[in-house]
Amino acid sequence: MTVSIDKLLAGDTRAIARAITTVENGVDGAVELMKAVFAKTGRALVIGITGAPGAGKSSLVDKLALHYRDKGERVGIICVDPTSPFSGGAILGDRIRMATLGLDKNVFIRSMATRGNLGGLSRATADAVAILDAAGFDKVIVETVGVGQDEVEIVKTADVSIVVLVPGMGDDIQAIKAGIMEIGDVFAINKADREGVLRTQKELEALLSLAHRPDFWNPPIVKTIATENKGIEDLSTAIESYRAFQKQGDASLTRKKAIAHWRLIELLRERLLTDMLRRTGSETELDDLAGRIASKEIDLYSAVEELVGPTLSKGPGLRYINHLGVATKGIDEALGFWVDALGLENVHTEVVEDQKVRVAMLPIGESRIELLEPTSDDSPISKFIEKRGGGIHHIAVEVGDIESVLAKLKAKGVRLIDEVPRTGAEGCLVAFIHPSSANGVLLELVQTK
Ligand SMILES: Nc1nc2c(ncn2[C@@H]2O[C@H](COP(=O)(O)OP(=O)(O)OP(=O)(O)O)[C@@H](O)[C@H]2O)c(=O)[nH]1
Ligand SMILES: [Mg+2]
Repeated sequence: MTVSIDKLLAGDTRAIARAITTVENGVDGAVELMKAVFAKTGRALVIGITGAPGAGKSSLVDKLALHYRDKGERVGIICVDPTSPFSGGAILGDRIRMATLGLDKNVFIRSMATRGNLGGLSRATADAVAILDAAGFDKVIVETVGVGQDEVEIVKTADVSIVVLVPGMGDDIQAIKAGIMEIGDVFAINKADREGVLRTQKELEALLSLAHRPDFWNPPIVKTIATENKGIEDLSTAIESYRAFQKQGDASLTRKKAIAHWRLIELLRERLLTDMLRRTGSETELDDLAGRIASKEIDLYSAVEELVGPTLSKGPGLRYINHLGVATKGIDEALGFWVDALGLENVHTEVVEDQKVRVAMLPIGESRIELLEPTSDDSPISKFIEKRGGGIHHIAVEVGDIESVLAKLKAKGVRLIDEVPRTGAEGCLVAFIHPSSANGVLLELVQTK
């Protein structure tokens, strides 16, 4: 499925819907799409609305959307409901809404309810917001049930966050205060036609007076009756007042930076996980492992080690190739190839007196090429070059505990050049294993301190 960027930017409804599906599925093309969209974002006001189930969020969103539309603005609405990905509830509700609001070409409604195995719902939602922003919507409203961490995070990415409460919540306010209280820039007490509005307001005021926001903003409390379209103007004014406040100081930039930081981590998490699974195993394997954990065959931590492999292993044994030693007649001349032509960087040069060599270290990933140059005619490297004219001299393997690895090798009858570790380049502990025990390879063990 290809998305026409031009149509999307022109506000074409089908192009927008396709674009959102693309980022939701995380399919190929999503990355290019989001890169293309980026430059066009930053114009819309993003409003996040959260609150307990049934508080009247959808009703409020609809009324707010109509309010903006009547002022000639275009409004995009995204409903996030990860709690009911398959049940018809939210979707059905949204269908009915779409039948009324959605017919309006200045209002776009979309629900996001799918959560892939690898998470990514909040990333997809943020992408959808960016798409609507780029498509020219003046306001983008994101509605989410304030129950989980994801949902709270989603609302945090809005320019203005509204928390919806209802009268008579009493103890509930206490319960939810830890989660969503601190994210409200504006509070709406909806269903203000019910009893106990004043009491809820007092309780909320008391709680807010205890909270200390870093930006010293005093969140306004607005009373609304969504079903009767009451208090919507006040709500919109409260939103504007927070916007005006944000623009005064550097709060807006601080917030944007915090959001970017969060989104970066979110995307990185998803990307690394996808990459790792692509490299080390399929989702089927993940499923198998889950089964083995459930039947107590394997513990969670060992399962992760099985997947991630030895790069994370912290045991005494072999960890990774620390470097490949390459014998050269002269390092400076050799750099012409390794640095100038190949593009590696020489990060460290040193003379190791003990072994009569000068070395240069050129990192590649977690490993390195170590260029070796003899410092005298009786250097082992001189002899090597005499015999072979240069080439790979040794392979160095990083170990967790060099003493214990040496002890194990000795017990197995391996011929060691160094039975006791000595100090090598960069002050590491090193020991060599004789080529006669290792198929003609000179193997060096390294323990970086
Ligand atoms: N009395 C009264 N009822 C309201 C008001 N606002 C919404 N409702 C009703 O409350 C119920 C829930 O409203 P929704 O707008 O679906 O609430 P929600 O928070 O979006 O619900 P979920 O998305 O399921 O969490 C509906 O029956 C609404 O008609 C209000 O101000 N007063
Ligand atoms: Mg709703």
